[in-house]
Amino acid sequence: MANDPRAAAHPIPPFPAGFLWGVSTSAHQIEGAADAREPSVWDAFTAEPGRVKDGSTAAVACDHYHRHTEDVALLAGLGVDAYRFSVSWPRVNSPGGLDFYDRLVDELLAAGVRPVPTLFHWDLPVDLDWLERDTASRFAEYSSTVVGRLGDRVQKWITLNEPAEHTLLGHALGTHAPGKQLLFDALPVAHHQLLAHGLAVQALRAAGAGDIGIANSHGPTWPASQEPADLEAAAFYDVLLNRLFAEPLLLGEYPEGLGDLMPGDVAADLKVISEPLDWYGINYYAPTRVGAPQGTEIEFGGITMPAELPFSVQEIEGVPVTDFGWPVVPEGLTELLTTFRDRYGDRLPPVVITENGCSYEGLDDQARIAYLDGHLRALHRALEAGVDVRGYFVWSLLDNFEWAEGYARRFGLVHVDFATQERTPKASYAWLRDVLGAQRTRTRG
Ligand code: IFM
Repeated sequence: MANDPRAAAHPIPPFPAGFLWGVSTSAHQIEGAADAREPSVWDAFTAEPGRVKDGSTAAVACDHYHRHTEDVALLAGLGVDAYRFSVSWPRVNSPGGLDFYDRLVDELLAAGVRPVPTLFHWDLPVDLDWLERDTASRFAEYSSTVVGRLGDRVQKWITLNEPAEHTLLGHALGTHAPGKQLLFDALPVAHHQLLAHGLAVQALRAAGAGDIGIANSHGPTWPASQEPADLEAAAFYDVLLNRLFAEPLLLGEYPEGLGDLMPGDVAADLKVISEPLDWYGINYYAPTRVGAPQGTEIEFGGITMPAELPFSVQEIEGVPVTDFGWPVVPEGLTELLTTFRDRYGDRLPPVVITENGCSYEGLDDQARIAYLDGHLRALHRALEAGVDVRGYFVWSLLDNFEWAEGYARRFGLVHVDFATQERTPKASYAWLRDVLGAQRTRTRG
């Protein structure tokens, strides 16, 4: 912990033996090699002028497809137990596409790193559409194909990444692919992804997989004031971000009133959606402060929110922000986890933090160290409060293609020079390596 005197003075408390430490990435954001796969909705979206802020595409990204050996060495050097990556459905649809993941899994295992694949991280094949129910069945077939090839070596599986963001940003607001602006008509997209998740759980179990979770994004929703209109707007936002995606999975029901808005035989689908999970993945970045609608369009965190939304997202004052402008609120992680434990009790399986991280410039990224340090302590407080948390993954191993922000946001522990593809570990990489080393020493002793 030589890089952070404060952390050296107060080491992060020991996490339980067997706690899973990892880092995360996703296929579209790092792989490149777009010519060795079919196109996804993100290829079509980035080809439209003005969709990505710096006009870039992920055609090359971090060129991980060709540089995976170097990247696995970085993982081994970091000393993580596990690596969360995603499998590109459009690549699996291409001849030989699964060979890449086959090699990657072998390399990870040889390096002592457990592979944790996510089956869908937003790069839908371009000819598919989550508004169509059939996409859920297609996803289950694809999941069978992947587990059929990798299931002899992969134990831990993630079905979907952040269906909330894919619904909201991709289909309600249109700031992500496929760029639809359907507002509340996007709800079937949520339902079909949840159904796809449940069908994929069945497919994975049928193939003998036994350690299955999802990566849902959640965060506390803080009302802008105690005025009834603000409380009501914040409660509604909490439904959209948290309850809509947690309750069908954990309780087998939609929050009140939403089930009626979903397509198909919702009661039958909910039985599939609520297939028991071995663990529940949470991606946490920050709380959201929400108030009554202001009747105007709002720009927030790089997203334009139309005036007709029944809430307004507002700045959280008095806290630091990342270079992306996102508030830094570690205690929000403790609050989120204790809230989930209180809400769902023993219906909540053990939790894994499947993403947590921040965008900052620079190689000597002391601000990222402070962010991670604060969040690990906050996570430990949740453990002390009795929440069953089993793992923590940093977003992200590498600087990468940050969706509509292009390459302007740097979430990596490792800097990537996108002109030369040179990788340079940042100060936070060394810091995390030392933290993990200290954790192992202490849990062993
Ligand atoms: O880069 C994304 C990732 O793809 C999903 N979760 C949030 C990250 C940071 O925005």
